[in-house]
This record gives sequence, structure tokens and C-alpha cells, in this order.
Amino acid sequence: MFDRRRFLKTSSAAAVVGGSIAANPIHATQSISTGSNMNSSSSIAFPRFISTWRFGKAVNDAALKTVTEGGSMLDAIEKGIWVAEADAKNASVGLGGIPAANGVVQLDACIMNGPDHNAGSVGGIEDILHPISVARKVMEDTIHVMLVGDGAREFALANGFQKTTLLTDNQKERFKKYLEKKEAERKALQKVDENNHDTIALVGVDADGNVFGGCSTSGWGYKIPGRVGDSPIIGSGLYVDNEVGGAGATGIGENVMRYCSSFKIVEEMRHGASPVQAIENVIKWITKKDPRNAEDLAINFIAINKKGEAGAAGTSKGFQYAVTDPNASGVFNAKALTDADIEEGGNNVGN
Ligand code: SD4
Repeated sequence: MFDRRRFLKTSSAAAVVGGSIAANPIHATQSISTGSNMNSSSSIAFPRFISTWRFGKAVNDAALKTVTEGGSMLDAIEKGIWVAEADAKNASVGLGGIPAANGVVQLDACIMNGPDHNAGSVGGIEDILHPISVARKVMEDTIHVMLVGDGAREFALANGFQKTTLLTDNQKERFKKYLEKKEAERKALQKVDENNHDTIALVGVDADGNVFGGCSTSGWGYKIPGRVGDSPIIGSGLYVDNEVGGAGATGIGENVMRYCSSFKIVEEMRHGASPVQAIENVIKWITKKDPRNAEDLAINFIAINKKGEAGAAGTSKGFQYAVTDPNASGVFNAKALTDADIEEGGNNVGN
């Protein structure tokens, strides 16, 4: 029962938790100087966006630009996520995403519109560059919430989306090596680097306190074809509630979706928790129930409330997130709840 690695069960783990509240800005471009200042009411401006990982900053910047140029918040979520989906260097989203075990790239995405609590999502869609846009189309033009597999692809093609080859030469090469030396090479091939992880989850709040969000990923690398992760599941990889705020996830989807984690984080905020506290509460709750060690869960979350206060936390060190508003745009270290380093994101773990 008494396992040193188990979350918050030892004083050393607790000390690390206390010491690494981090939220240190590492790529702030303007006035964001610390994680806590970032949430002082004088430094918050709207619209305000939070997203997963360092590459989220470019996503946030595109989202903000979209609104500045007259687009809606939903346009901002969609166009922000386009940046990650179109970036072939990012091995976990859209073009250049890691394929499933059959060598085919299958993408998951969802979008939520706070003001009418509407949602759209696609799971395991192939050949489409911008699954976030298909998710939006599902939300706006159908009576459904989620389309999967061939049906999602056919729906996209019938609605004017172009067929795109998502498997890049780089991923083809990696896949070949993966097949040749599955076990031995797997970890090395899937090492995380700056351009090589992970899911993009993006949540934004406008000046009226309306909340919007989206999420997009190629999911777990070399997954069983047909596997759908947390990212397109409303309440798991993403959730927004216009009365409260929103949350999004990155990491091993199976460990996120078994707990409806993003929904639960939003509910924690509804009951008064700050974004970071809400995430911590949920991770602690998950860790109590789950037989795995906290660091083995490999789950990370972002959250933002209606006031624009934003934060992030995860089960290991190394999770970064981006916050952007008209005053500032920066990348921060999320609060780490164990002293383990992130070696693998959800997309970087073989099956
Ligand atoms: C999934 N949660 O498909 C996604 C992967 C991910 O960082 O977020 N990786 O399980």
C-alpha cells in the first residue's frame, strides 16, 4: 500500500509538489512574468486563450489574431487549432501525425460552443487535414454530436473537405523502423521532443465570459486501428460550461476518459476551486481510485474560468502550456504533481 511513487503518499513527493508549483514563464513575449501574476485581475484581458504545450503559443496567437481581425470565438478556436493540424513537424496532430498500427493516420477532434452548449466531434477520421473543422461542421450542420471512421470521412468529403495524405515521409520512415524493431526501437522512435508531442487542446473566454474550446490529435502512436482516445469525447479530452469555464486534456487518453476528467475539472471550478486547484483535486481523486502510480497515469490538464484565470497541472514534470490575451502571450511550466519527468506523452507510447 505504501508506495513511494504513489501520488502524495510520501513527504518527498509532497515536497516536490510544493516546490514545483512552477508556472514559471519560459517564453513570455510581453508582460506575463509569473504564473500567479498572470491571473491577477489587472493583467487579464479578453479574449483569453489557454492551450496545451509549448506549441500552443502559436495556436493561441492565431486564435487571438482571428478575433482581432473580426472573427468569432469559434472561428478563433478552429483557426488556432489549424496551426497545429497543418504543422507537419508536430507528430501528434493532423498532418504528419503518428499513424495507427496499420500505418494509417487516424485523427480525433472535438469542438464546443459554450453559449448554446453545443458540441461536435469526429473519431478515427482518415485523409482529412482539419478534423477540427469537420467537428465544427458536425456541430453546426447536423443533429448529431459525433461521427467516426469512414462515416466521418465520407461526411467530410461530401461537405467539400479535400482528401489529404497525412502520412509524411518522416512518419513513413519511422513506421518502417517501428515494424522492423517494434519493441527495441519503440521508445527511441517515440521520444518526445519539442516538435514531437502532443495533443492540442485550446480553450478561450471572451469579454462577456462566454467559453469555447477545441481539441485535436492523432492520438496514441501505433494504436490499434479504430482506437478512439479521450480527445474527441466531450467531457473527457475537452469540456466547457458557459456558467463556469473550460478544461482540456493531454496525455494517455485511456486514463483521462475513464474518469470524465475535463467535465470533473469544470465541476470543481463550479464549486469554487481555482483552475489549478480544480485540476489537482481531480488528479488526486483519480490517483486514489486508480491502481497505477500517478506518474504512470501520464495525464495533464489545462483549465480556465469565466474570469479568465488560467492554470495547468499534470502528473509529471515537463508539461507546458500557453496563455495568450491582448496583453501578453507566454509559455509556462505547469504544476507537477510528482517528481517524475515526462518521457512519454499519450502519443508517444506504443501499444
Ligand atoms: C490520446 N490524449 O489519444 C491523446 C493523446 C495525447 O499527448 O494527448 N497525447 O490518448
